[in-house]
Amino acid sequence: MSPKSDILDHLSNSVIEGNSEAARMAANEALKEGLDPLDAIEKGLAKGLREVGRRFECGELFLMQLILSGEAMKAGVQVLKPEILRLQKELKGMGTYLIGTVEGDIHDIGKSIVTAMLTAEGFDVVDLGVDVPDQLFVEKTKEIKPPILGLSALMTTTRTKQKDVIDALRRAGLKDAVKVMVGGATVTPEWAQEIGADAYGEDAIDATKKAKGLVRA
Ligand code: HCB
Repeated sequence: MSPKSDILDHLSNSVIEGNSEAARMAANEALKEGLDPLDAIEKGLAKGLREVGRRFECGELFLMQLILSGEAMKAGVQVLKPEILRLQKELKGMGTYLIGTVEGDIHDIGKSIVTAMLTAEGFDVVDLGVDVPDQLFVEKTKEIKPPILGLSALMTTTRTKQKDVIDALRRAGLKDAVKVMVGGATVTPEWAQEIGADAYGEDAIDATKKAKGLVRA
């Protein structure tokens, strides 16, 4: 039996190596040993991906390795997701959480993790996908009337779109009807405040906790 810290290391390393098969194996090992699947994601797979991002930024890794690491992360999450849903608590009725990655941005791993956790905690998540135009966020907010809209943006060049969407909601007279939560690697609490977002989701656990607070407020 491997100690939990070893399994978390296997998960991280599989992502750093960009090895999808190793990620699947480590995820299965995590399930077999009874690790919390969300810990396996946040403290294992995502930890590895953050390290990959750091090395990419320093020029130690190239785009191809970033792609392979992203694929490995997804492969691991795919194994863990059914267990997250199986553990879903009887907490239906938290309302709808409309979410998408902003225009110009195709990063979707973090959004998928937030989506899995929100679903597990009783939210009805409507995922608009990636590269979502501002206007589509506005139209869907008008149509679905979700209590919360989540905007994911991973790059400094695209996080400005979060502000554009909030401004577009305001122009459409919808800003007070929906709470906006922003998240993504380059997003900070200060940025969230500056652009008039209602909340900042640091990770899936934080986002879910704050989402519950927003619907209960
Ligand atoms: Co990408 N990329 N990338 N990338 N990428 C980043 C984001 C950089 C930070 C890497 C770096 O330079 N250090 C960087 C952005 C730099 C910047 O703007 N400051 C970057 C760049 C530059 C690029 C390209 C431009 C590279 C190129 O082509 N030259 C290109 C852009 C493509 C585009 O979008 N138009 C690109 C492409 C890629 C892929 C395709 C290779 C791949 C994405 C695969 C995919 O998503 N399907 C990729 C990846 C994997 C990354 C890194 C390594 C990991 C991102 C990730 O999944 N993190 C990332 C480095 C990093 O993040 N430090 C790098 C793990 C998840 C769990 O974290 O932050 O996404 P998360 O989500 C958290 C959290 O933020 C919060 O909860 C999530 C769960 O814990 N959250 C929310 C997120 N959204 C939320 C919404 C809510 O409502 C609430 C909470």
